[in-house]
Amino acid sequence: MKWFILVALFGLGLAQHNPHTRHGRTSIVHLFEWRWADIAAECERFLAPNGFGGVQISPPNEHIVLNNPWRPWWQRYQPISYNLCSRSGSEDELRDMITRCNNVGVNIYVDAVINHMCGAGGGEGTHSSCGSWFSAGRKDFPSVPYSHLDFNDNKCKTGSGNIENYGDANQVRDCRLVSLLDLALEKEYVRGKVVDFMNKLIDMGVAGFRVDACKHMWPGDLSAVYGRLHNLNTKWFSGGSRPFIFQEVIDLGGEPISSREYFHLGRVTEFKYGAKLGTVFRKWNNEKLHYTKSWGEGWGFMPNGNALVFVDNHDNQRGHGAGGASIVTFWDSRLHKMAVAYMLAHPYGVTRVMSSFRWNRHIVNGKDQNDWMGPPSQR
Ligand code: AAO
Repeated sequence: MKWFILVALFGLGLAQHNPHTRHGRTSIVHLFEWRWADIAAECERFLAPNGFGGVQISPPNEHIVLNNPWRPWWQRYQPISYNLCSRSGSEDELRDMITRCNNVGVNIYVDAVINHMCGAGGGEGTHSSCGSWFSAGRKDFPSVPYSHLDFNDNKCKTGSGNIENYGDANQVRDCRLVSLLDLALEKEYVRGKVVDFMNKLIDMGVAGFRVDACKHMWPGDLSAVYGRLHNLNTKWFSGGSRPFIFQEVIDLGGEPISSREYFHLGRVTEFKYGAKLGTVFRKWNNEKLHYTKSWGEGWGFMPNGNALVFVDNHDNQRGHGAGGASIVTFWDSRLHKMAVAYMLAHPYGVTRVMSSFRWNRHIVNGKDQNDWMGPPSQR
């Protein structure tokens, strides 16, 4: 317990926990799959005038382009290189957006996919967002470059090479998450490539990162990477500002890996928050709003200074990830507005609002057959 309190207190003092939002603003919004040009305009005409502190953007790096299913949103989570052309736009459009949002005091946080590259079955060719050639079968990504030497396969001990059991911390870190080629982040070479990618974005003016799939990376490897990140660009931020880091770790209890292992490195996504808030607003399990007098740590959530909280996210909005049936989304719009208002009014964690796109939901036996549908875009 003492150890826990020490880590929690220490965590509060670390710079990477500070979102550096400006003008007293406190909340950020995830503009999931939005184009860079649209985000730039949104910063100027809506987000800044309405007091939003920042935007979490979709992964800006080169990603695989898939046809079956047709251009799913999740192709963005399969990197091919760290070139900055993606479904959301080109490097020039990204730079313009970061500049224009910063100029009106809205921060940009990048979704950084550094645990893996594309799926093992991703094929070979130039079906990638910048047109770079790659071979998933040979684990060859010349535009980084990464070769077969840069992946974790020798460390993984499962028969399939995939994570088979979340009860075994080693395989969760060393094997492939849903067959995604797992980078060997313990290697100096791989760390260097990841650091260069993140530093390029910091120099362009971003204020920090949502780091994807942190449960699947060793805290020591992440510490080495974060420690080499540049300070924020002094054109917009005060000297010595460290990038804000918030790490995606799904911890609803019951697994050996806990979000606590990541507290000292940055903030962590608190998945219990949306799951419980949904239960309260749906009045399930006899929950009542007045029980939330002790909302926050009193409900078994992580310490305030470590938490990044949200009602729903891009995964559990469409049945991916975790949180279960209680999660409230825009499909229940009245409840969603109430839950988001409650979250924004309550002083716990850094708050994140969800903004994505509508798709044709088609539920068969409890599963949405269209949970893959991408944004309205031809790319
Ligand atoms: C796609 C295809 C796959 C294919 C793969 C490669 O769907 O069939 O094998 O390509 O070709 C997204 C999509 C994936 C997609 C992927 C790559 O969601 O469908 O795969 O892009 O294109 C775990 C991770 C967590 C992850 C989450 C989805 O720990 O990091 O899965 N989220 C992030 C992103 C997400 C993205 C990726 C990571 C990959 O936000 O968008 O994937 O970059 C348990 C574990 C969790 C685990 C969940 C889901 O959760 O605890 O760690 O999340 O399972 O597997 C209860 C439990 C709860 C449990 C939950 C679900 O609620 O309490 O702990 O049940 O069982």
